[in-house]
Amino acid sequence: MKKCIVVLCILMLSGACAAWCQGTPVLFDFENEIEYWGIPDWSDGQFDVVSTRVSISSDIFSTGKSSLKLGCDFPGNSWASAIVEYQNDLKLNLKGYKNISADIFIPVNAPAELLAAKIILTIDSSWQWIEMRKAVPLKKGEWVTVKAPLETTPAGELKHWICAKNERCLLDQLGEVKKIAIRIEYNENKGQSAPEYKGDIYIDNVIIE
Ligand SMILES: [Ca+2]
Repeated sequence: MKKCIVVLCILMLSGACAAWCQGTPVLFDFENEIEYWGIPDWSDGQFDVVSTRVSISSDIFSTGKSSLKLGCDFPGNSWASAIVEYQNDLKLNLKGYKNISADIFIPVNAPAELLAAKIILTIDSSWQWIEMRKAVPLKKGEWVTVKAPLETTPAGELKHWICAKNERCLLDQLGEVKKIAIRIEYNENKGQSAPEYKGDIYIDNVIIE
């Protein structure tokens, strides 16, 4: 029995090291500079992408003293999204981690029942998109942690992500993550009309664990 406990402890410690030994798990806490975060150029002129501006802000934060503020202009009468992206090569290896997550806050005057968020990655040498299978609903006046599990099937397929063109998404492809983006979606049900929202959304504490 003692032997089993010792072996179990060693396995647990080696598992933790697989994550921690790859570097600090806090990717971005938005304390000083905006770094390479911005609204992607490709979204210029796209009617359903409504991000307007991005900056560091001390208005509200989930860690430290500041966060990333994303201005949005949601029309309310059709599906739209606001997107912000780290626009440099992250050179991030996610293999060995269990989750990637970000904290997101929407103000009390936002129409929370129709706002939800996803994490999106650009991966490997093909620069293809991979995104969370389900968007996480946001709550007005509260920080919500949008967590994307990196759990796989026995064949190494990611359970909670979808790839462009519905190809299989493999954990192996996350050995080379180029970019990370966060997309806020509004009014996913096209038959449902709702109030417009011109305001800010805050993002903080992008971590891997
Ligand atoms: Ca912060």
